[in-house]
Amino acid sequence: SSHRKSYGQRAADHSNPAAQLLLHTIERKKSNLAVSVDLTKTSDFLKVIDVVGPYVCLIKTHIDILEDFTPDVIERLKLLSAKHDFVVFEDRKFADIGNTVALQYSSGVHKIASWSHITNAHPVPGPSVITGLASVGLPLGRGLLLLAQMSTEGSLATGSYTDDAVRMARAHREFVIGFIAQRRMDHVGTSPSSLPDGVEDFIILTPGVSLEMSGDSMGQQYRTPEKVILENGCDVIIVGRGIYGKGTGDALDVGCVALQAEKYRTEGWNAYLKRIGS
Ligand code: S5P
Repeated sequence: SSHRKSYGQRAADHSNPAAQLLLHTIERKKSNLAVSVDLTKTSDFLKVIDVVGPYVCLIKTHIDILEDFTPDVIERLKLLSAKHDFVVFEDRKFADIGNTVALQYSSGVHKIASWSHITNAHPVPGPSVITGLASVGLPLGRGLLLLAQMSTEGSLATGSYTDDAVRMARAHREFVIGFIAQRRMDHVGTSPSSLPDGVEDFIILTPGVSLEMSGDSMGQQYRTPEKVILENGCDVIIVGRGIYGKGTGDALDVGCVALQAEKYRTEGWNAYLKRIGS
């Protein structure tokens, strides 16, 4: 089990460049914190990224919520990614037939595959969602996360749906680097033949993380970094409003955002150190 291995050691268990980049970035920056920047104004979006950049391994985007999007936003995001050394994850949640998701991933206004190291997909269409996205992403060295579970109350992604997501991922390990999930996935039954080299390492990124709140008014459910990393063996905490609150525009207090980011980074990293026993 990779449960007690360091992030850096686990990079050797991956052939996908985006997986290796993420694990090495976590190790280099001593941060398993990802910030989800769900803000609708480009100026707020870029400001928060610049402020939290030093504390994160990854920035998660919903690029389609920007009201004033122009292609220049992507150039600025790339510069910030180089400046602060973080991985970029567009949380697109693809969920259509292979041909359609390949077009949505490569084309349109956002051209996600051209700039996002990692993206994600719902397993609901079956394996063709993976092969469709892989036809675009693999040649570019991109990686995919499958949504095996969700953080929301009443989620249908449970039980055999979750287990089948893991089996789909195992059949496409060159492109599927891990899961959006609430716990590690090693418990899902495997036959030795499905693991030809005897090694399986999936990276678990976990949203629904807050130190103060237990949920919101729209079904979100939160757990603490310690619960997520130490008790449930997840690898990366994804935090949104826990770090920037509702603050936008004049209400955006960058000093406060930096303090929160530092606090979540410390909580997440200490929980990981406890887990690996150091
Ligand atoms: O199960 C999920 C999967 C995702 S990707 N639950 C989630 O909340 N997310 C995303 O994580 C969601 O789209 C949002 O961007 C972020 C959580 O934001 P927060 O403000 O609630 O921390």
